[in-house]
This record gives sequence, C-alpha cells and structure tokens, in this order.
Amino acid sequence: MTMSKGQIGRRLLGFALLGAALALGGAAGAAEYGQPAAWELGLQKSVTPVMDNITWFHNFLVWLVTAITVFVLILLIIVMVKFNSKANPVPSKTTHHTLIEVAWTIIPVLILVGIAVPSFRLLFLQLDIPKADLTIKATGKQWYWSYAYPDNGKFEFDSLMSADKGPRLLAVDNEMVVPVNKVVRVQTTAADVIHAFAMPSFGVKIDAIPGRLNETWFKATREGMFYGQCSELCGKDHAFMPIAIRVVNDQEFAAWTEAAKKKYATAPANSYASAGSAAQ
Ligand SMILES: [Cu+2]
Repeated sequence: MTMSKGQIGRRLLGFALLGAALALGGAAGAAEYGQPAAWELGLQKSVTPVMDNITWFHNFLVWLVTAITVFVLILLIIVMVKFNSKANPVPSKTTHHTLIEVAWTIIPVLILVGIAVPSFRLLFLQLDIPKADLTIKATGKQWYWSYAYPDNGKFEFDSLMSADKGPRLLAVDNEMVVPVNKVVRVQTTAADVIHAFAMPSFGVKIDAIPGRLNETWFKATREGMFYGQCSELCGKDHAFMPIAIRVVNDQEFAAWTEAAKKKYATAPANSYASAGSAAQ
C-alpha cells in the first residue's frame, strides 16, 4: 500500500503536534525551583549564571538538531517520492556536482563553529572561577557529605539524608547554607571512594576524589532550598546521600554561621579534613 501525499502530510502534522504537546507538557511540569517535578522533560529551573548558560546552550542545540533532522527528513521524502523506480524509471548517471559538494562541506563546518563558540564560552565560564566570597569544602563519604567552612569560623559538619523531612530521598538533617548573590567556591574531595557533588539547578557536577581537591563555583541568585544527589556510583547507599543547599540572605547567613560555630565546635570524629588531609 502506498501513502498519498495527503496521508504523508497528515502523518507529519501528527508528529509535529505530538512534539508540541510534549514541549508544552515539559514546560507545565517544571513548576518548582530546586527539585525535579513530575513529567518534567527539560532541565531544572536555573538559579545561577552558569546554569542560565547551560539551559540556553541546551535549548539552542535542541532546536539546531531539530532543524537539521527535519531538513534531512524532507530530503529523504523528496528522494522517495520523486526518484522511486515508478516515478523516475530512467535514473540520471550524475556522480559529481562541485557546488553541492562544496556546500555540504562548508555548511557543516560553519554549523560546528557556531556550536563551538558558545560551547567554549560556557566551558570557560564554568572553569574560570571568579574571585570567591567564601569557600566551602564538600567531602564525600560512604554515604553522606561533610561540609567545612574555612572562611567562616573553620567549622565542619556532617549532612545525612533525613527521612522525616521532604522531599523524599533529597532532604538532609544539616543543609549546606550559603548567602544569596555571592560567589561560592566549592572544593570537593572524598574520604573513601569517588563520589560526585551535583546540584542540577546550579549547573554544578564535579567529582569528589580521594586524595585530590577539585573545585568549582556557583552564584545562586535566588533564596530557597535546592536539592542534588551524589552522582558517582559509590556503593550500596549511593542513592541515599543527597545534597541540600539552603540559600539565604546575608543577615540570615551571618546568624547561621554564628550558631554553626557553636553547634559544630567539635569537628566530626571521622572527619577526613580534621585528620590532616593529604589532599590539601
Ligand atoms: Cu557517593
């Protein structure tokens, strides 16, 4: 059975409508900041300059890939309709066409350059850490995180998953607390095996490796609770060592550090950092 042009058109329209419905569904599902939403298709809502850029770059690539795919699909359909053995019983013997060959070499090169420019700009934005307002050291352990604040009173505390608080599998007993609109340098390491410190809405994902100090940064532009997870398979409780960051204003941060200095006056007994880390 062969499809008429009308049937092909209707089928393509069906695919386009399906795509549009999925895109709208994704937008509707992404309601909350700082955590995944049901039926979410896109990235989590951005709250840092780096994540703004990642989101833009992601969308740019999606539309670029879509345009290229649709273009190739159209070419294939033209070939199938116009040059099948019934419609075109005597094929052309053409083997070379200089203009087309130059075009299909130059145009993809230009597309790749168009991708490379924003890609490298984003890479430098991520890797070139601006002057930091404070540093926090995150140490991955089986199976929880420890956060040290060397600039704010040298305290360190453990952050374990909390089943009593919501959201499920993301909430912790002691959150990392940071001030809003400040550049926070995050140094990551691990005490046992490789973990990874990831915070989707901040555009942060960096390995935490024993004996090594990695660093990244973020500047959260919105107050609230934000959730991430260890993103390197690290053992049986890998899924149960979430990362929770509370972004607060400067006064709240100052009050929190004062309280934290007292509350966490004695470093955790099993602290890798307090035992004299070789990574430093
Ligand atoms: Cu881990």
